[in-house]
Amino acid sequence: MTQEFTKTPGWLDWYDGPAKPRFKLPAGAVDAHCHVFGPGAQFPYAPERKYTPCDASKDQLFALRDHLGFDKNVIVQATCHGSDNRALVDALRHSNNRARGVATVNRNVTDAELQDMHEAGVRGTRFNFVRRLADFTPREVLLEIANRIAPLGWHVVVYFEAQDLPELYDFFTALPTTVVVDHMGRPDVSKPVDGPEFELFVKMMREHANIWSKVSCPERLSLSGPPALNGEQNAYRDVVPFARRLVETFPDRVLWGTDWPHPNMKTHTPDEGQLVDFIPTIAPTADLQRRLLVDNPMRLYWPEDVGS
Ligand code: 0GY
Repeated sequence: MTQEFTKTPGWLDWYDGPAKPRFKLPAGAVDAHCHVFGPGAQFPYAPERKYTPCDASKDQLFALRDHLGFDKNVIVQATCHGSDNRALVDALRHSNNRARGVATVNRNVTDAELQDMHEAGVRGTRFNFVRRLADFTPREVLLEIANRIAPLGWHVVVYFEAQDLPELYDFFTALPTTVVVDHMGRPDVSKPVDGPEFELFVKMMREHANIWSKVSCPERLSLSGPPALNGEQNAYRDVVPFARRLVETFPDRVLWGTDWPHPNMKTHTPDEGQLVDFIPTIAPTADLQRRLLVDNPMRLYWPEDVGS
């Protein structure tokens, strides 16, 4: 039975809430990129943050999960919380084993803290190279962190923009863990899908079997926009060739997420129901959809629950 969604008072006050998606997610689907923010009074934002988000609590996230038809979440630490992972860990501990996390740690993190996060459900650490979001951290420090978390079986999530990939390529391909790229490395979708910029990204995945990609955030990458803005039936149509190419070329190394609550979205507030309805345009068969939404995230985040 589908649980009715009720908007928590104060949640995204400017926004009526997501539509019910028409696309029925496969059983066990995982929203593999979303956030919790604060609430700030309980879990303060980092002093070094570049933006202050709306509060977005674990209860609101879990209500959204149920409304859309997902079974589980992967909650990703965002820069506004810096390396203070308390809000994330609190959400994981209250998720009833239905959420895993990706934390941000610095080189001072202790083994006991890593172990504690692991027990809560953290399975990765995130390196953010987007200049408007994060200050520069030397590569040797990041490599040191990657070597610390590798024995726990964690992976590294990287966020960067396409124009920076040539400079980051050698660093990414030398990392000792699985590497998951956020939002396809933010391609410029006004450029050809088979042009040199995206070809470099595809080459990186083709030649390095430990590199995965989230085919998420059409709303951030699109120039054509959602139907409400472009007057078309197809949401975010200019992103489709990029995401679909990755889904069809690397069906076992792609993940998808809503990115709720969409920090720093300036053009429009996306409707998560519409985002879910975008999935069949990039993963057109039931087999691709199951791999993208169930098999791949389960293998990475709940391997103990995957049958042999
Ligand atoms: C996202 C994207 C953004 C923000 C962050 O860590 C962050 O603050 O990743 C962005 O502004 O593009 O995935 O949440």
